Amino acid sequence: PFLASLLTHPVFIEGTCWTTFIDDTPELFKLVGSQNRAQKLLQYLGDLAVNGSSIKGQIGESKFKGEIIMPKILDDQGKEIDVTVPCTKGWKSVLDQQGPEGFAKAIRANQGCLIMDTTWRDAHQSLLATRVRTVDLCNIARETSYALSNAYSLECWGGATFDVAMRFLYEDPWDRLRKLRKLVPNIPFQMLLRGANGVAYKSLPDNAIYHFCKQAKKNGMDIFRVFDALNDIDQLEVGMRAVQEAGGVVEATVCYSGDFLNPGKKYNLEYYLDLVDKIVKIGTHILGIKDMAGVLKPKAARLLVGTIRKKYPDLPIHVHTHDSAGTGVASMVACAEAGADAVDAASDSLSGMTSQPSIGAILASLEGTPYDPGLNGHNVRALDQYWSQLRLLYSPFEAGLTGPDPEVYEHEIPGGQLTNLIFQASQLGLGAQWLETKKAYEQANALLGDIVKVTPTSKVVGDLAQFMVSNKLSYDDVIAKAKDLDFPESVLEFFEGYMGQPYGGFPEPLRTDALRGRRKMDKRPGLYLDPIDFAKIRKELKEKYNTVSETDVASYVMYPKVFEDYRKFVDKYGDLSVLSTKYFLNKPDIGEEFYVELEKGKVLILKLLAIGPLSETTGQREVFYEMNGEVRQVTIDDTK
Ligand code: 3PY
Ligand code: ZN
Repeated sequence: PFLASLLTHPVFIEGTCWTTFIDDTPELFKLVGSQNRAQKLLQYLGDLAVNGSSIKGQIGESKFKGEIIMPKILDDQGKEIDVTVPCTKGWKSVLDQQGPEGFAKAIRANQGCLIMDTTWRDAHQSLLATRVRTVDLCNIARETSYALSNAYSLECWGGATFDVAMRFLYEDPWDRLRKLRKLVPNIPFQMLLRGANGVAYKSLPDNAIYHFCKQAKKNGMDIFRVFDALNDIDQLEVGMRAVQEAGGVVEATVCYSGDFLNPGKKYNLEYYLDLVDKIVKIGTHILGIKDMAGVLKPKAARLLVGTIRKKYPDLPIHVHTHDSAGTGVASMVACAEAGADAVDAASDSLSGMTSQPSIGAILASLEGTPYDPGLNGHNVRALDQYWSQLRLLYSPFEAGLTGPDPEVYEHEIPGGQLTNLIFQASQLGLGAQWLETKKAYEQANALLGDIVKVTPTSKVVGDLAQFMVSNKLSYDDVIAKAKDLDFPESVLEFFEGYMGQPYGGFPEPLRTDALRGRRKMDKRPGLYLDPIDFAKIRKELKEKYNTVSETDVASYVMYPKVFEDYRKFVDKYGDLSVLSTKYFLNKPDIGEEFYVELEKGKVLILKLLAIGPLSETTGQREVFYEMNGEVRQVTIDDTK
């Protein structure tokens, strides 16, 4: 079938584009038999039926398994909009017509305070362990393109989504970007880039970041929020330059830490203003302020944004926060009043606590003021009907948060990490172990020199805290025994300088004692790392996988092992993006009929008939499915 489809393909007949034709025409390979795909899918469904979900971190089954009711989006006259007609109204056309500079000017000239909706990235990263799948984003994308047409942007990519998509969802993150872009032509897309760390956990060679940003822009990304976890300007600059060269909108970002109104804290207002000066000098289209832990209180927010606004009247300011202490709405309103051009919010059902503040609450707070974001409240609520159902569908990934944590002002744990730590601690009843972890986190931060904490440095602090708890080490013990302790790898990488240089320098003698001869970098890591040999990687991957795209190369460079495991999984089970989340996470009841559209026009009607007994000799079970009227059987290892 492959040869037949190749020989009859119009490009082959015309004889054009020969050298790249096979590489650029992956659909040729899809024709190699949907039989094979169906069998692989049955293998996954059989495994799910016998062993439960293979997605790590899933506890139990979804709370909601019914049909998702889709919202109706209305026009200004209250008439239902046909969302299958692409929406054309929005800030994306300003960006496409006027470029990043023109876009920045237009955003600054806009009267209201715009909203970036984080539902597709940070909100589910912070509340549902980043597990929302592409299919569920695509299913609401058309409605979103209308309901949020006046949004500054939709944050939909980057941060942890890249890693998690491949590692736990068995999806290609680039496929997500391309699919969403097609469905949302009118609203700018935004991603989170960890500066010289890309979307990984430590620095990569500079050419890896340039290559990655070029691919991201080419595949549909518009605005890149670039931060460095230590606010190291040299590390930040790598990301800024890479985005500039790719032609994206640079949103260079200051990470906010501590409380500059509290005189005892390390990071004061001058520190932030100095950093903004450096960023402006390098050149950014937009200035981001990233309050990753939700510690920016309203009074500090007003003063910080107000001071920058006065000094740089033409610089657009975009503020990000988390609602961990419950002050998110108040802080974002303070930012709007002090001159911010955009603030972040999440759909109500995926907002609050460690996520972003509620979009509904921010809209209500700004209604009738000069800062009104210009979104239709009915439609924003309608979208949330969808997300309220999805939250229940993804309930196996809930951390069980119950309320705000004002102690965040002491421990300063970023939103996503706080959810993870609370989740781990809640398994043990949120008792003594949780109190110990919070205290250890504060002490670990003090040991490391009171660093800015956000991915990847927050992981360093978290790893050291857990190391202290499990080895029963106090602050003084760590200092005294540093020469003999087997520190976590992330701590050693931080001390080596793989995440850049912390403000005020590394803590000594702890750094030297812990490293014991490992190399110390005192400049940005990119100056020490050999560039990626892209030609070599392309060749190796092609030999291994036959079809390899430039975005596969970018995935491999970011996460070699995760990418290879993902390809192995897809080889075994096929592309599972066709499976709805209900059947991706939960096994069907015996006799329950469901559909899977393998590709346009190729629908499988499936029914689980029976799960056979455990074979004592092989440790396997036979699983019987009905597929388009025929009984099919798969043999599954029972690994329970
Ligand atoms: C990430 O880097 O993934 C973050 O969300 C940091 O806040
Ligand atoms: Zn965040």
